[in-house]
Amino acid sequence: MVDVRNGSRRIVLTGAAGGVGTMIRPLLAPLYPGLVLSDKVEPKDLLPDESFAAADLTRPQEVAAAVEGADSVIHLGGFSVEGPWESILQANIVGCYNLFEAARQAGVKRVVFASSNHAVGFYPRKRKIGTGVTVRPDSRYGVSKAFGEALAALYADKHGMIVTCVRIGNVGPRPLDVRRLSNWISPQDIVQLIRIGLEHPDIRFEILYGASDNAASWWDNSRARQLGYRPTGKAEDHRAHAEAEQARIGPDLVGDLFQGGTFCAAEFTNDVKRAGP
Ligand code: 15L
Repeated sequence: MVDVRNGSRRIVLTGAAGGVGTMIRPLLAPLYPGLVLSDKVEPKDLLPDESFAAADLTRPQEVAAAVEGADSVIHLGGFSVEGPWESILQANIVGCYNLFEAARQAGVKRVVFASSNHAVGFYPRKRKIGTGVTVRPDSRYGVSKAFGEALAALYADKHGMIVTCVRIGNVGPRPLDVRRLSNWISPQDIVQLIRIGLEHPDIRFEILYGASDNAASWWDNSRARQLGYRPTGKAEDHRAHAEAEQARIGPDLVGDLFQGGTFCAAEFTNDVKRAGP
């Protein structure tokens, strides 16, 4: 891998003030000194080597200013759960377009795009899927992530941008419930995937699953492993905690069948036998 510790590459992290951004900043800081944090509001606790570039993703000029001179972008910014169409449209569709287009104009070489498991959330839990499957979004949010992956492919094919889409499961210190025993990823492991996206010499356009080494995984993440991903988190180490939390949550007749869980169940008006592939 290329040594980027000299800090000569300007790397921009969008969504830096959000949940995932906040968890991974301390891990990125020693790897990428000079990291530029971008968000609508400045995080309160900037580290000595971090700087801040304010940008609302819906405003092209602000996004252009944030990525000016950047070599690479880690794009976490946007709406991170299901929401009203107007919110998803602005933050995740318009915002994602603004980000890729500003990056192209600025000559950004690499983008790591935070996609989501909700782009494929309607696959049944009993099915193991690879990254080549047709998208099956489970929400307007999931559709926006599928859009982001399509946009990423366009910028890779048409403009030669090196883009890695990570279909992130759930990032946190441990799996929150039984569903997360399959899709959990530790902050350390997601940073490994981001490093692959920022540094691996052999990638052009990739879709990888953002999951730790989970025995109950629904995903074939062999491409990530080929690229050197060696996750250290193991969801099974936290099974007792996840099952205890699940007992408090109780059953969900729709969500429990599908990988996307409650995102599938929300606003669901279909017959479960007709949903999913
Ligand atoms: C996501 O994409 C969300 O950003 C996060 O809040 C979780 O809901 C996660 O998926 C999940 O599926 O657990």
